[in-house]
Amino acid sequence: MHVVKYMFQQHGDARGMLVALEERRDIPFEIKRVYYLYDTGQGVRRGFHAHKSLEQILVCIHGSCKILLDNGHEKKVAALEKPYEGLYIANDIWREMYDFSPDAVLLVLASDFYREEDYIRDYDEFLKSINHK
Ligand code: T46
Repeated sequence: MHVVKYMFQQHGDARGMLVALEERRDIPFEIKRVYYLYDTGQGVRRGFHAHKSLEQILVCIHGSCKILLDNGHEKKVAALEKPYEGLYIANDIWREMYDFSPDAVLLVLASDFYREEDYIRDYDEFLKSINHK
């Protein structure tokens, strides 16, 4: 499995840094939703699901965290610790987020609105769904 990380362009000057994200330019899909996770408790692991069709880009805009990616055959861990790097997660990938630093803010850009029907929250069901494809 290939871990796809985007390095966004940083616009820096003496005043500080700025990153701009535009759909279909910096982000490979139309952005329908933005959400963010913060104040994640120490030792907490979350996610534990795959999406049937949703694509997302995760950016840890403050602090750091780790993401386990599992395509049913192979697992990879991606560390997010820079506000200018984005992790692309396609559909049909099981994900778990963990090792959040106390100050972590994980921003997510998503290709669709929130739809519970798009989630696969059972790991065996996830394996069955990818093996049927
Ligand atoms: C994902 C990872 C990276 C909403 O009402 N709207 C939303 O857009 C989202 C994302 C969540 N919610 C509600 C549903 C739950 O009651 O917020 C609560 C927490 O959501 P969830 O348990 O799904 O959070 P995570 O951290 O397990 O997963 C989230 C996303 O749901 C998921 O798509 O890929 O972050």
